[in-house]
Amino acid sequence: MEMFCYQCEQTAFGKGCTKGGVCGKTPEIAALQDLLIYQLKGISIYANKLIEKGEKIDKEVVKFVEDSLFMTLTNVNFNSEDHLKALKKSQQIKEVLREKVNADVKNEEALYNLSSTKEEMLLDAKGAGIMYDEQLDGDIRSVRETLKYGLKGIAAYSHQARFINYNSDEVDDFYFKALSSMTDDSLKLEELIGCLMKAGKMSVKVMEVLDKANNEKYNSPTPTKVNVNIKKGPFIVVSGHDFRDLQMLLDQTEGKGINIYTHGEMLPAHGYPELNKYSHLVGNFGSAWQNQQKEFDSIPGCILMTTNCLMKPRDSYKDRIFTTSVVGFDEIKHIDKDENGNKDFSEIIEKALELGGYEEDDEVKEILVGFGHKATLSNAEAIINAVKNGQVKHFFLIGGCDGAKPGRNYYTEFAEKVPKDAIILTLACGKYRFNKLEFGEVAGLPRLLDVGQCNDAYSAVRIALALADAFGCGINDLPLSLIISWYEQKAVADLLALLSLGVKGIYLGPSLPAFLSPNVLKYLVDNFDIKPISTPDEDLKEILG
Ligand code: SF4
Ligand code: SF3
Repeated sequence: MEMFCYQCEQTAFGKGCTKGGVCGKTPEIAALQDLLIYQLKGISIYANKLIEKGEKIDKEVVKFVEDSLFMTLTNVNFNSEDHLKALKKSQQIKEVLREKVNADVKNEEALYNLSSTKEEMLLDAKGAGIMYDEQLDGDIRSVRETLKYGLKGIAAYSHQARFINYNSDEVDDFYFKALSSMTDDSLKLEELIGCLMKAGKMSVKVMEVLDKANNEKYNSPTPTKVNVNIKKGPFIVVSGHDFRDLQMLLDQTEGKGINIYTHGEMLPAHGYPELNKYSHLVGNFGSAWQNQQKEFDSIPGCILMTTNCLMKPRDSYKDRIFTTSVVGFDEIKHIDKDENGNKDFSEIIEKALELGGYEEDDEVKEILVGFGHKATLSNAEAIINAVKNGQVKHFFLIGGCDGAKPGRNYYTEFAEKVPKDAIILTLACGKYRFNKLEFGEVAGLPRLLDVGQCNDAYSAVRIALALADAFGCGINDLPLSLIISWYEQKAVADLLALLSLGVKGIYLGPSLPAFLSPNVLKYLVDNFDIKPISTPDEDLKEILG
């Protein structure tokens, strides 16, 4: 069975995965995801009609759409049962909304009724895929797909905020508007691009809500040293982005002699006082997500995957890796929440104790995290003075998603070559390319400031806006360059957010998205001066002159 997916940076031959996903997604899962997205569009056509009439959409429907979008994001869910369950639910929701709308709706996404068997669904999915409509204008397809991927990223962030009881009603409504606009053949390219910019605004909004949620719930991050080497004793490694999962696990492991390590995008948790207060949160384990199969191999402890990025677990740790939330993989144990969102982690705790953990401590090696907007801007005066007296000449934001391609060494090399009188801000998992290197200090400030997770792009924007304000200039006039790496769809949401704020001249790599048609790419280059990365030397020369 064939498939087509080009939503992430590692897509086959830079064009599209057709035989199977480079990520491990099978054609069957790809087909079920296509059909699920098709159903979400159908649901949204009805929901949008209700919104236009001034009606509110039940938050359970919003949550379903959000979870389903998130489920189809790269490296999140590879479990067919989970997809079938979601598909069945989608039909129930669609039927309820259809009855409520009670009007003549002609879109096939709305009219379609889910088949009853998996085999039939897989056949139906052929009419739901990205390339199904061969006659569709390539630029329209490109913008629709970019919008879809931005929306998946927004859903991931909103899901994270909603789990700690924060949300934006505007973002919630936007799911339906955006998904139904993808089915509207009357929309011209300019109107769809307008929708894309609106998605950027919604991305800023959702990151703002998540920032507020994390800052209020766990207190604002402060600079904190984190040990990146292992300690003696039983342990659980927590990966992903959801702090609430981490905190629940910290509570349930308290006094049990289990060490908890963060992994991947969970690293910034150490900066939050309400998480760092647990003495058994001992450090950060391993490196970026794409090294997990090697780093988790025969590990004498457990792993909890809260969000992306999950890779196919090897047999050597299949029995000790657990998923939760929307993450899933066939035959991997899943920990569900109860109606209040609480989770019982006793199984993973018992397994970690049984495995026994490491026998000895490694030598301590520390890195510094916790430079969210509050912590960084508490040094605003020192930073501004250092710029004014010439000690700091430039700022680089080197961040984004990591991945397996060798071309991503660019980001390590770039960080190493940044002149000593420049400050590097970083965020998301791309930082593992250089966050264990020594960057020293400039004007009494660390040269490498870890702003946090990918959603903390909002923090970076706050920092940039505050500096622009202090210097009485616009964000594009600052001595600031953005060197962004992308991999999955949260990076698309982040990029749209930056564009909607008018940020220009972003260096983007390691390659450009396959879903951007030449004309759409030209639009982005003409309007936002997006530049594909070349070599660190050439790009640094261009930036610094
Ligand atoms: Fe291929 Fe990426 Fe899609 Fe996986 S998510 S199938 S690697 S394009
Ligand atoms: Fe990383 Fe997957 Fe994108 Fe949150 S964890 S940034 S790649």
